[in-house]
Amino acid sequence: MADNNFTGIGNAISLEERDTTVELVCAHGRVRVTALADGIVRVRATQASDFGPDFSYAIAKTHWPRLNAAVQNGPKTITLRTKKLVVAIQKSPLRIAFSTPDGRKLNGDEATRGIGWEDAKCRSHRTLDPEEKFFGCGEKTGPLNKRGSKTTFWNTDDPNHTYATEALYVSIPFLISTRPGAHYGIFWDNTYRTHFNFGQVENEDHYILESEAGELDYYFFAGDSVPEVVRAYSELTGRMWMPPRWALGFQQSRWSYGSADEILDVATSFRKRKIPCDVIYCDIDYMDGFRVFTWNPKTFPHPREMIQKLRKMSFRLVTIIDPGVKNDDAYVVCRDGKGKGMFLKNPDGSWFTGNVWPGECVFPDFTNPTVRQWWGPWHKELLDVGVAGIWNDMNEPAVWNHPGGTMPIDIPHEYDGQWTTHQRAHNVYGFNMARACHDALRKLKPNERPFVITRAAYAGIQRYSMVWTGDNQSLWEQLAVSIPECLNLSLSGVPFCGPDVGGFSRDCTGELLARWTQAGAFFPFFRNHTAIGTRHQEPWTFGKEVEDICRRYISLRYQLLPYFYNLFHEAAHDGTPIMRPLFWEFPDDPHGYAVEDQFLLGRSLLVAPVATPGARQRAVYLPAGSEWYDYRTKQKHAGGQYVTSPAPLDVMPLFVRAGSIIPMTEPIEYVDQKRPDEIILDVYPGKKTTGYLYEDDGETFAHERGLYSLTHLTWKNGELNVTKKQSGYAFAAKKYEVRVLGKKT
Ligand code: MIG
Repeated sequence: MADNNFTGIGNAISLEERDTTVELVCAHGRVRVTALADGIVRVRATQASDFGPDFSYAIAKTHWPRLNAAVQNGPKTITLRTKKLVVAIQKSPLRIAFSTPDGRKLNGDEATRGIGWEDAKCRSHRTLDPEEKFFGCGEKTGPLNKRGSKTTFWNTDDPNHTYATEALYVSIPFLISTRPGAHYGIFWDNTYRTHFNFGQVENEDHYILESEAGELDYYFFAGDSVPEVVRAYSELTGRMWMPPRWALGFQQSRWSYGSADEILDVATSFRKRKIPCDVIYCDIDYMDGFRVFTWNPKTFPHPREMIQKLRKMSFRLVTIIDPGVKNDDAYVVCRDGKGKGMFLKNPDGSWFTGNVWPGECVFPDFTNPTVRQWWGPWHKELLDVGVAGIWNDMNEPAVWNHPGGTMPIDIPHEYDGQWTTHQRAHNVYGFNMARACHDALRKLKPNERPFVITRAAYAGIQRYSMVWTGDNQSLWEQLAVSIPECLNLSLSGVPFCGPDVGGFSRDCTGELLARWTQAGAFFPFFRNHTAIGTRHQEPWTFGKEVEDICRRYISLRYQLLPYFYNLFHEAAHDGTPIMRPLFWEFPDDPHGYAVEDQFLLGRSLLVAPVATPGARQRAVYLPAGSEWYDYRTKQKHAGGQYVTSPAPLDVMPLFVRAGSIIPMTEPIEYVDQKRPDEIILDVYPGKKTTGYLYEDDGETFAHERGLYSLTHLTWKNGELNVTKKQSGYAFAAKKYEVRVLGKKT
């Protein structure tokens, strides 16, 4: 990121004020600053004579209620004021600074360079406070706090990624900054290859956001806390739907179960061994020569019968779909798509082809709405035989025989009517594939909540799909890395996420599987998956001790389903993450900002996975601001200290925040085994002891018409107080079994 040829935007020459917008023509470009809401300001800048069409795949909310904002045009500075933000626009040279109405500086253009261009690149140099910490950035391995590091947004299939990898499958150029008294977020809405440099060594005094091309377009979020910033970001880019309740259960996968018989065997083993499980996956080998939307006639001759048998055992089946369509004119999807012009072409007008699993493939242009609509109905046959959800893989897109492992950047894309090249469309290719899939499921099964899982994504993906973190490895360090990775993804608008439990490539061991299953039970998405050619890693494959441990923790996950479901509801409601870094709940405890080997599940559970071989105890940091109960012994500890927690192989340290009511259910083996008309309430007394319960039918959209129940719970003077906030769900729990836990120390 050398900036020898950097052209700053220069001085303001003319200015126009419209409502809540200030537009300036500068020496080297045009800038538009718009207040969308009290805490959200958008900045656009271009070196062209005017802005391009206002279009973004990421943005869900484009109409904002009228806002009272005041613009003041002083001799040196223009000020745009809302209830939460003061934007000071210095005219010469142009610099934009954001502060709070009471005068606290949040962030702004760095004095010497500000915003501007180097050839086609757009760049923002921003002030960096010594105390500032950075989070977010979507799916990123590496430290929880991104300060001092740099990262790249360019969807990449990197099966050997490590803690140090900069570009992964998902691009969410959204950062969260926090320091005492100052919290903000920036969503840098640019789909070209983008780099964030958070004061990495050569730029210690400022930080830099840079994209290879495109307009400079960012949203600045100000809030009184990190949660407020995250909720504002998720208001702009949208929230996830409530998933079907079964998607919260344990899921089993392997690349690839090779036949219907093998799938049924695996399912039978789960039931026989009484290990709870809800979902089983068909990876690529169910297809006929890897042709999407087909079944292998030899190994999966009767998919409908297979799925019926699975349903009898209360299993659901999810099948994988890749974007590459085998280039084979005898194959109907290829022939039909070519006839209708649905696939990407080279600049010379010939079909673009690239190699993936089926051999030579053509690729749908998912940025074209007509193509998305054409793609959708191909899912019908899968749904008709009973497939319950769709797994979108390889959609970065991964293309093996081209440099960089993806398609060349000059391939033209329709981009919803604004023809462009792959250079701009790359990071939204997978997003639009998942979107096409989601829209198809909604259309084909209008009364069922869709379940879509995707590997590649861009900001806003939560409106269409959950995200799993791709090809990790069966290594201890990858179990460790999945914590900060999923925490930052959760903070970036995608609360429903998780890694391959047990690890994808390489061979798992019994100890690693035990530890990973213990941890995975507390991630929003809980799926054991591994690669072809690796050792089997179903929960029973490492002998009785590991099997028992897996069963216990998977069962605990199911017992916690009412608590989990609450959290999914919160996430769908306002973007609140399901798994949370310590500082989300305890912002005043400075120590919590660095902790990345623990996390909070909701407000009440503190999860401390063991990610070290041979460890039989571990240090657990208990955040200051609460007391904590050891989940196992019910012993109470003060917060603001490390405790050494015993962790024999069959125990993962878990703590409960004092003052919690955790809704739970009896042990069950699949999610809808029994409608929980009786709910167990585990009460962990504290100064103020509260909880709540969200209930709905778990499968349709009836909750959106008010058919849900929301019950607030308080424990006071040895009594439970129940307040019904909403009682629309006919089968809501009728009986509460209260268990008061927690011994005095
Ligand atoms: O080139 O479908 O991340 O989960 O098992 C590998 C086979 C393609 C990558 C996915 C992985 C899946 C595998 N796929």
